[in-house]
Formats: sequence, structure tokens, C-alpha cells
Amino acid sequence: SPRIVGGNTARSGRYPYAQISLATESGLHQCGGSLIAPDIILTAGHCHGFFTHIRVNIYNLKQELQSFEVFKAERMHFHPNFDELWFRYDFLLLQLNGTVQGMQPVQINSDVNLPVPNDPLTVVGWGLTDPEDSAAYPDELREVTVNYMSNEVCEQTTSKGQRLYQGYIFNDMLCAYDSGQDACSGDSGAPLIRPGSTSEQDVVVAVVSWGNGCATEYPGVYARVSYQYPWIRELVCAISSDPP
Ligand code: 4AZ
Repeated sequence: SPRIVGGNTARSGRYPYAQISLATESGLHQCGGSLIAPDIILTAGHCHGFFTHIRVNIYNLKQELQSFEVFKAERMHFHPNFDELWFRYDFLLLQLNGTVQGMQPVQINSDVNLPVPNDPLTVVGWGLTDPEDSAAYPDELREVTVNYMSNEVCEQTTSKGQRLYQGYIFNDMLCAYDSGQDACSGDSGAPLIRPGSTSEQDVVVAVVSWGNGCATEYPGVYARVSYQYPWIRELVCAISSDPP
């Protein structure tokens, strides 16, 4: 069955900056995120309200005997144009109530000319592995490869003569697709990465945001980082106790 959806278990420590689970008080995973400064997490705007605890350095959500750290959001900074109804500017920066030690923050993409069509990108998260089974949440972090698709092509994706995404894809969004492979519920807020040979060379290009189902004929839609890079950089420099 289609499985994020279609990927495999990630090796622990390959994506350290993505080993972040935004969870309820009882530890129920809600959203992913990325460490972009020692005290700042980038996630999706629409994740707000669903989590209270930020679990950092976590890999297996069910394993109790492990050394993950729990933080809270000291402050939440939404993108000024965040629109919850249309999933526009779906960005949220979480200012932690402490500093994460021993974890290298990830780079974020400032190049508006990247990615280019068909670039392989990686989504990393604990989202549903089977869109048909609402209980199919994995314990261990997973990864899947999807290919970058231009906004123009994304809007023209057709199904039964309908162009479902026509008029819904804007410059603050990014699409990626591969047959049978996708982000799904629970992956929201997690990073879409241009993978390097090591985590230090990885670049976050987008944040999991929305889609028409999971692993359907429709691409996954992400919040695009590049055009918002100046906003992110200036905010991180203003609020982080240890900016890059
Ligand atoms: C969600 O509900 C969700 N296939 C995230 C990503 C996608 C669909 C749904 C993209 O959080």
C-alpha cells in the first residue's frame, strides 16, 4: 500500500536538526520542525495550538529510555502574512525557553533559483505511512525522496479534467512529487531538504504544509523558504541568543 508515505526509516543522527517532535503534554506527536539556531525552531504556522511540548533530539517516539530534551516555546513568531484559511506563508518560528546543546542547526535556502525542476529532495518526519490507515503512525523517524516541480506545472496537474491546484499555488509555496511517495498527516512543519553528503551540507528548502490527500496524483505542497529568507534571517538575528 502507499506509504512518510513510500519512504524508509531514517538512520538516527543523519538529520539531527529534524529530530524534533512538537507534541501534546502526554507526548502525542503533532508536527515536525527544524533547528535553525540553537534556540530557534522552524515549523509550519498551522501547527500552532496543537502542541505544548517541544521534544528535541528524539528518534523513536515510543522509546521511553532515551535522552531527548523537552523545551517550551518562549515565544511564537508567525510570518506576518500567515493566512490559516489559504495556508499562505505557512511559517512559524519557535523561540525556545533554552538552548539546544550539541546539535548543529541546519542551513536554510536563500537561493530563489533553487531547487530546479526534478531535483530530488528529502522529507523527514513521523507522519502517516499509510493514508488509508489513520493509525499508521511510525515510531522511528522516516525519510522519503520527492522531486521538485515548478509552481506552473504544479498548478496544471490534472485529474479527471480538473486542475485542482489552479489558483491555489503561490510564490510562498513549493511543490514536490513522486509516484507513491509523499509527506502526510503528522509531517506538517517538518523540513523538505536538499540533501548534502552530510547533515552539515543539507539545506532546508521548504516546510511540509498541505496537499490533496497523500501519495495521490497530486503533489505535496510546502511553504517555500527562499523568498522568506530575509524575514527569517532578520528575525533569528534579532531574537536568538546565539544567531548564526
Ligand atoms: C497534513 O495533514 C498533510 N501530502 C501534510 C502533507 C500533505 C497532506 C496532508 C501532503 O498534515
